[in-house]
Parts: sequence; structure tokens; C-alpha cells
Amino acid sequence: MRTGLINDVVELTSEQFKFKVSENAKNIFRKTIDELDDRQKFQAVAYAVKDVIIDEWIATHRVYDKKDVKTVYYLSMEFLMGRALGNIIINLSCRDEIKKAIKELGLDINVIEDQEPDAALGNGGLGRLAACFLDSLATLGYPAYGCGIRYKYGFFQQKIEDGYQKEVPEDWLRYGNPLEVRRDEYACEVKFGGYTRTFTDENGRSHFTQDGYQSIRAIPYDLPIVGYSNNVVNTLRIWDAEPLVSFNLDEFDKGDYHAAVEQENLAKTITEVLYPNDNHMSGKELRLKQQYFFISASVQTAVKKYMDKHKDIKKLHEKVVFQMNDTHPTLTVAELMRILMDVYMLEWDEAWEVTTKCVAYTNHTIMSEALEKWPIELFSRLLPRCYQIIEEINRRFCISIEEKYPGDRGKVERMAIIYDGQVKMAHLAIAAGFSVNGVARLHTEILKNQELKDFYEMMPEKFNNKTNGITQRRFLLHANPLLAEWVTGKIGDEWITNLSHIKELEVYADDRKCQKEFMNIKYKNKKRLAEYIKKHNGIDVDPRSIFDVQVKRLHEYKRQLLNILHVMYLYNEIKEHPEKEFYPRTFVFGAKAAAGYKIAKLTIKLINSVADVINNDASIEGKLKVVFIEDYKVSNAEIIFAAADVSEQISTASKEASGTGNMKFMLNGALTLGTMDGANVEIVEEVGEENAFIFGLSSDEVINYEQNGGYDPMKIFNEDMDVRKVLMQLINGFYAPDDPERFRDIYNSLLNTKSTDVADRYFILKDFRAYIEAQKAVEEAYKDEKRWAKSAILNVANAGKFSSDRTIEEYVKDIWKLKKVKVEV
Ligand code: RUG
Repeated sequence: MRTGLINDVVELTSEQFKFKVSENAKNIFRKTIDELDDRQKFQAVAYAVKDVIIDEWIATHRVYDKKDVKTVYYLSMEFLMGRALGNIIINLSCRDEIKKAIKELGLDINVIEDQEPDAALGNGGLGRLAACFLDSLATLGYPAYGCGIRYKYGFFQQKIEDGYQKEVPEDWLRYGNPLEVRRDEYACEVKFGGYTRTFTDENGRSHFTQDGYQSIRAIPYDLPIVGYSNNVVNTLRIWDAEPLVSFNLDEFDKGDYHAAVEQENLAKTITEVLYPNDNHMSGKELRLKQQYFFISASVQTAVKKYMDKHKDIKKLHEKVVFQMNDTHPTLTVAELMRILMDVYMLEWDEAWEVTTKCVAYTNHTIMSEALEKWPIELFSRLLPRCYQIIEEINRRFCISIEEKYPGDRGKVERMAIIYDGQVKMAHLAIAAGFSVNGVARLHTEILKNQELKDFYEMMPEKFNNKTNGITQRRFLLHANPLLAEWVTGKIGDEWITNLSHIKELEVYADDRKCQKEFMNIKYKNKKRLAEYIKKHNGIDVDPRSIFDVQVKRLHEYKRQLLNILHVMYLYNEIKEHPEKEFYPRTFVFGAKAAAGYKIAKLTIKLINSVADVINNDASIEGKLKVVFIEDYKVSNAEIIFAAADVSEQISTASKEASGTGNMKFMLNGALTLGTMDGANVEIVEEVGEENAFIFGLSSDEVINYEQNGGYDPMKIFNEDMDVRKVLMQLINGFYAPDDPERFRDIYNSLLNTKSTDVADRYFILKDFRAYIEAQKAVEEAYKDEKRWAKSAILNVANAGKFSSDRTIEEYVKDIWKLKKVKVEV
């Protein structure tokens, strides 16, 4: 009994689904369902789910094809998808039948979901944003492809050993991926190295071609992106590499042994591993190869798909738009120009017109170390034809700057695409993109008025803001079923596809019964996290204590250090004044540091050392607990967000472009403790300052200190005895009796006693006192349960703006100009 007909999809019964699962158990594992181990159960169910969606997937693309729709290609080095199965099930119209079938088979859906490895093809916010966008695009019914890399090893698994981070490779494909489909028919060739050769055609026109190159074969794997209850299944296409001709004795005999091995090695290494840097450029040759590899494959396929149906390549922009997620995919500009000129024989001006109508760029950071610049030697050696094209783009761009600002040499120096021996990818993206957007209002303003001021002055029409968002389907409906059910019980379920409806909850914020219900749900979610912590950390935490949570990448600008220094301060306070009333608090951290980021890794060790001392001090009677959650990732994040009371968003103002964790916490009813940075500004605007705890320098103040000086952390150290005591504990062995010098580098980073770098670059000591005060306000507020519950409900009720559905609608309206499609099955 196969459900081959599309109609069967809607009418799928639990009986049919059970049959599919037992058939899978038989055909894949030669077992009955009861004989399967948990992993095999997951696979049997996952294949059955794939079988359910495959018809919708085919139907969706048939409709796209028939309607000849315009499509966005969301190009990203990262897609931090997390687990797929649970999310697909909640999005399917037949979710209840599937859940029923799983239950009737005697399987536990939570255990099954837990077997799936996270698809961690990303580092943090940037990759997770891409994943949320795909969910929203499918749910809203917009034609879209995500294009990325099928890394063999995704983001590393973090182990904590003796308080230190150890990186362990994450072999997420070890048992295969039941949900993917390999598409050999769309494989294509990507060329590296060699040289460009000019030749003249029969009409006397000169052309360029690449010779003496190495080739690899790009193989696409498609993953389904299921829209919510709308029959739409979009595609995330991730590319793997294989040698074009595999190593053979022929080549060996000819003496081409080296060439053959090199080609094989290149194919092997190119998709081997995701670079684990967040907000930091790695500068490695292999990274540039990865970029060109997936861009060339994606752009070639998009152009070919268009030309299969259309005749006029000059109208490509009517059907295709490429969104470059950060500068990582900026080679799109050169590759599209190359294809248009070298394959479709367009003249430069024609190719430029098409290209500049097709590409748009999103900026995600102003951190200078994240801005991509490639040495011209490396670039031109690896990508000779692209380099040649970029040189010409640069030449013309510099002329246009000179024309607009005659005699202003400084402008050209600051804005050139190639300068100082480097190719500046952001400049290329802005020069070619028809749209340049930041990811939160404040961030976009800083881009326009500071970082990209010259570009904004020259091309103001390109700049726009698109405040980030998150999908409520994963981060509320799936992650927090108790709260989701409560919300639906109060206001109906429209919020699932239109989060602005959640505002209707506001009327319940003052209702005592609702407050109690809400706090009870929060308590249950805190218990769930407490159990996770007990199981993974062996630490007892009290679900009645305030759960204060900071989970995100470890980076100095995100200031986990400020948080832990404050915990050290609180501990001192409790020890010195045991008689004082103190509301019990649990500080939860979760963060991965880039493998080579020394001070970040040392901060992890500090957090764990502080946790060890505090958690084992019986004299404080459990008033304070510190927990570092190992291996923070999308799947455990879902449990953590649901359980938080306080959301720590404490980056140095101006440094966090947007943040998206802040939105996930808000939607789950946590109150923001944060600086006026990134999207925090808009969160506070939505929920009201009285329902958040805002502290610290403003972005203007930070920028002013950075530009004009005038901040001396040593003065604070000398004048504030609390600060002094905490900092001394970094170097007197209080948290490192076996090696009192262990945290010296952290101490130095704040006071610059040894290093030559700027002291306290991220204004931790400057904001310390204000942070202490804000934390006191948190404690006071929490003691008043009614007030807290009201604020928490208001946070949920005012999170409507932060749905990625809203963000996507803005991209569609202002940039991509797509049309919604209905898929009937
Ligand atoms: O750091 C930013 C976050 O503020 C932002 O929310 C996220 C999504 O826009 O992107 C993060 N980001 C920026 N990750 N990498 C970069 C720079 O490459």
C-alpha cells in the first residue's frame, strides 16, 4: 500500500503511516519495529516522513515551473538547521495522524527526535537566521532555494574537560541523512587555478577562457523545507565535492600522478569542515575555495535553470535574485559576470547591467576582524578569471568615485575594491548589489553614518534595514509546547502563521489567574531544564530560583566576562553579608569558542572554575548556582529558551548587529537584561522599558570613546573596591589555587598591565556598576510575582514584530519582489 498519489498526502491516515514505518524497518534493517534500536527507529520514522512529503515537494516544484515564478536564491556559507524531523512533523498538515501513529506503534516521539544529530552547518546567529528564513519562505509560499555547502563535519561538538573546552569533530552524516536526496543530474564542474587565455572569435571579438585549471565536480543534495500546513516544500540545496575524474593509473603512467592526487585531495578537503569562526575572518585559502565552489555551482545551476525555459539571458533579473548572506558569497558577482560574458557572450556593459539587477547584499557586522579581505596574490592564483573581472569592476568603480568626488583621493582609497594588495569583499558587494541591508535599525544606522558612510553618501538608494526575526514555529510551537498550547487556548492558533496576533494576549497580562497559569508553565519548563542540567552536569538547581541565562557564541564583545565577573561579585556579597536577604539565582551559560580564540576559551575555563567553587560551597546554602551547559546547539537551545526568566543581552553597545537569541527569549516570556544594542533597542521599544532591564553605555558613547579616547579602566579599578576585589580574585588564585596565574590574560585584557592592546576594549569595567544595579532591579522585580508575570506575558504578547515571517515579507516587498504561490494537492 504505497501512497503514491498526491491526494493521499492530505488524507494520510495513522494506519498508512504505521505501515510505512514497519515497511522501512523491514526493508532497511531486516527487522520488525520492536527489534529496532532507537537510532533505527528514528531512521524508519524519518524515511516514512520523507515518503509523506515527497509528493508535496514534487507538486511545489511543478507549480513553480508551471507558473514560471521569480525565485530567490539565498546564498549562504551557513545554514544552522538543527534537527529536522520534529520540525517537519509539526509543519505538516497530517501532524496529528503521524503523532498518533508513532504513539500506537509504542514509540516515544521525544526519544525518536533525540536520535537525530543536529545539522550544524553554521556557527551561530548568521546561520540560524538563514534557517529561520527558509522556514518562513516555505510557510509564506515564496519560491526559494537555500544554497550552501554539505560540510562533512559541521560545527564541532564541544566537550568540557576539567573546565576547558575540547573540540570533537561532529560526524553528523555517519549514519546517512534519511531526509536528503542526492541529485546527480544537476552535478556541475567548478574550476580552480590555471590562467586566463584570450582568443578571438570568427567575428573578431575577443573572449577569455580559463586554461590549465584543476576541476572538481559539485554534487547537489536537496533537503526539504516544509511550509506550515500549506503543502509547500522548498529546497535547501547543499553541495558536496567529488573528483571529476577519479585517480587512475593512466594519469600515473603519464607522469601526472601529482595532478591526479591533487585533484582528488582538493575534492576531499573542500567540503570537509565548516570553519568555526563567528564574526571573524579565517583568511585561509581553503575557505576561499569553499566560497567559490558553492557559488560557482549555485550560480551555474540557477542560470541554466533559467535558460532552460527562457531565451533572453538579459532578462535574468525578472526570474532570479541572489541574496548574499554576508560577504562570504560575494564571488557571486564575479561568477555571474564570468558566465554572462564567457558563456553567454554578453558585452561588459550588458553583463554588468544584468548582474547588478540580480544581486543583493546583507551586512551582519561592523566588527573589523570579520570584514573579508583577500590578498591579491592568493585570489588571483586561485581564481584568475574572477580576479581579472574584479579588477575591471574596480577600475570602473574608482572612475565613478573620481567623477562624483573630483580630486578627493581619500574617497577612492577608502572605497576601492582592490587596495593595499587586498580584495575587499564588502566593497565589491556594495558596488555590485542593488540593495545593501543591515539587520537591525541601529545597525543599519551605524552602517550608514559610520562604517559605510562613504558608500551611503554615494549610493543612498541602495541602503535599507531589515530587522532580523525568528520562526515562532520552531522556537515556540516546537520548543515550548506547554506555552504554545496556552497561547492557542487564549487567542486561537493564528499566531502560528501570523505572529502579530500574539498581541491579543496583552489583555491577559493583568489577569491573576492567567498570571498563575503562565508562571506554572514557566516553572514546568524550568524543571525540564533542571533535569537536563542534573543529567548532563550533575548539578542540582532549584527551579524556584531565578534562571538567568546567557547562551550564544563566546566572544569578547558579547561580554560573558561581564556576566561572570558579576557572579563573582554576588558571591563576595553573600559571603560578606550572609545575613542579607538574597533571592536564590541560577546563572546558566552556554557558549562555544572558536578553536583558536584563546581568551574566549580561557573565559570558558573561568566560568567553570567559578561554578566549581560556588556550587560546592555549602555555606551559601544553594543561594547561588552557576551552570555551564556543554555543547550548546539548536536542539538543547529549545529547552533552554523555554526555561529562562532573564535573557542576558549584554554586548558592548554598537557591536551586536542584531542578535536573534534576544527574540527567542522574549517569545518564551523571559525579560531582557541588556544594553541598547542591536535589536534590543527594538525589543524594548515594543515591550516598553518598564518590562526590561536596560543599562550601560549607548552606542554613541562607545563610538565616541573609541574615536576620541578618554576612558581609563584603571581609574575604575582604583576607585571601586568591589571591582578591585573581583579583579584581584582573577590573579590571586581564588578560582585557580593550583595555578594563580591562569587567568592573568583576562585580567590584563581589562587593565592592560602587560599587553600592548587597548585596555578593556569592550568597556566591561565602565558598564560594571550599571550592570550591578540592573541586576539588583531584576531581583527586586522577581520578588513581586504579579509584576514579573505581567511583564513576562507582555514580552510574549509584544514579540510579534520579531517573527522571521515579518522579515521575509519585507525582503520580498523591498528587495526580491516575489509572488506568493499556492500549492494545491
Ligand atoms: O553577530 C551577528 C548577529 O548580531 C546577528 O544577529 C546575526 C544574524 O544577522 O549575524 C551575526 N553574525 C555576523 N555572524 N557572523 C557575522 C559576521 O560574519
